Amino acid sequence: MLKGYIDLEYKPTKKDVICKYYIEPAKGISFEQAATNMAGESSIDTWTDILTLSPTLAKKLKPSVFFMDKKRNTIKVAYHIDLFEINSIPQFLSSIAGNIFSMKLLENLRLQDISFPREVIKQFKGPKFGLQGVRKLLKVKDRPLIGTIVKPKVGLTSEKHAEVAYNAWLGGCDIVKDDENLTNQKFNQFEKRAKLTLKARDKAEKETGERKMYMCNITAPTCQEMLRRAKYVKELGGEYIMIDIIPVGWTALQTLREANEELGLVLHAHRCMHSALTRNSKHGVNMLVIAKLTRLIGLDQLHVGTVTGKMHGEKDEVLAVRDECILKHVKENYKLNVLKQDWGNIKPLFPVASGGLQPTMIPELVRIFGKDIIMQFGGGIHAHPMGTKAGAMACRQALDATLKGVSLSEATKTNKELKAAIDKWGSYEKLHPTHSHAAGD
Ligand code: RUB
Ligand code: CA
Repeated sequence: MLKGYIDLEYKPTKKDVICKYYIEPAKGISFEQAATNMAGESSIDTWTDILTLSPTLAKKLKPSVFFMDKKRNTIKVAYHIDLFEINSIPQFLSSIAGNIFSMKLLENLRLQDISFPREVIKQFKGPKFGLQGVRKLLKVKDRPLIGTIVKPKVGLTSEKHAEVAYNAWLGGCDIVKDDENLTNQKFNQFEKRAKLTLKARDKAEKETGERKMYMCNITAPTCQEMLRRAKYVKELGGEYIMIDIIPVGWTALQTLREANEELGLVLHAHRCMHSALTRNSKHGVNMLVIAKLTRLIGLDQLHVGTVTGKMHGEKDEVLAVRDECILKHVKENYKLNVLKQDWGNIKPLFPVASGGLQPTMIPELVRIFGKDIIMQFGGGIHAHPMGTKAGAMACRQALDATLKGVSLSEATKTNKELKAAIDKWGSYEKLHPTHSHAAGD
């Protein structure tokens, strides 16, 4: 018996959380059955008519499937906020992104976006620093930031790690980060790495006269240990930490953000494992949702994709995620599955492009992202034929030329490190003429 969750006349109110889903019924199941059962299972109901439903509460808490587009396998569902513990991301996800992915009567299901009403937005602090706070900390007003990931991702001693970071800062990197799977291994223990690398950072700052940041990875087996590592970085004079947001989980992130009110560290969100959820366009959770929850909870930087690099992510999708990170008012975009969102007083976070980047991509990266982007080069710096310092120099040379409107081929005449990068990787502009419309390249 259909339970009346489909109500195409329903107009959502400011008491509703709105979710947009891609929904594909299993064979022999009608679209209406799929939508009704999914809406019920994600809120107050189960597979059969329970006799214990309390009519008044059920009436208030019942979901409304208020939009259906069968041609595009798309529905929108309004859920009353009383259905949720409105400051708990884990509880939101247990409802609107929980059992429903396992239902046999659905062939596929993807949570495309969530639109939160102001009452929910107000429960969250959002980023403590955010985009402008990071710029202020680094004293870099209006250019993209250049970062590197120490490579090999694991396998260096703490001493070697600090040395590689030092050379990257000397060459011009603003930021050096640990890689996502480097935490506290025997060959490179957390405390020793943090201490030596922050010492190297201080040295590099003195020698370059530029602010330099080190993002130490505090991903840990427990929240207590994660917080202990964060405090340790703080005590050493560090300003930044990074965390692998999907493996640690949402409660860990909310715990970290609460503690950060006092700690006052810049929180960098590495999104490794996200593609287990986000990559399949018909099943799972859209990266847009991951980005939204990360900004809401209040991390300061988040990987959004590169378009030009080694990881998946089409340009319009990557830019939709980037916009979700930085805009105050997000407009609905039906084709890109973006719902309207008013971010209230939640600060923008700093988007990060990382993955398969090398210096000659910088003109294209600036064309795609503009200046409010952190570009992170791992192999693109540490595989430079003249070494790490030259790799970082090549990135700064490419960025300086791009911001002055000078083509890379012109810039190679006076920058041997950039020339060596082009000799090794070829000019991205020349390799991808369709992508580029750079003057003179
Ligand atoms: C990049 C790197 C990053 C991933 C993250 O190294 O280590 O962890 O790219 O990917 P390299 P995403 O520059 O050598 O490729 O940002 O898509 O999550
Ligand atoms: Ca990595």
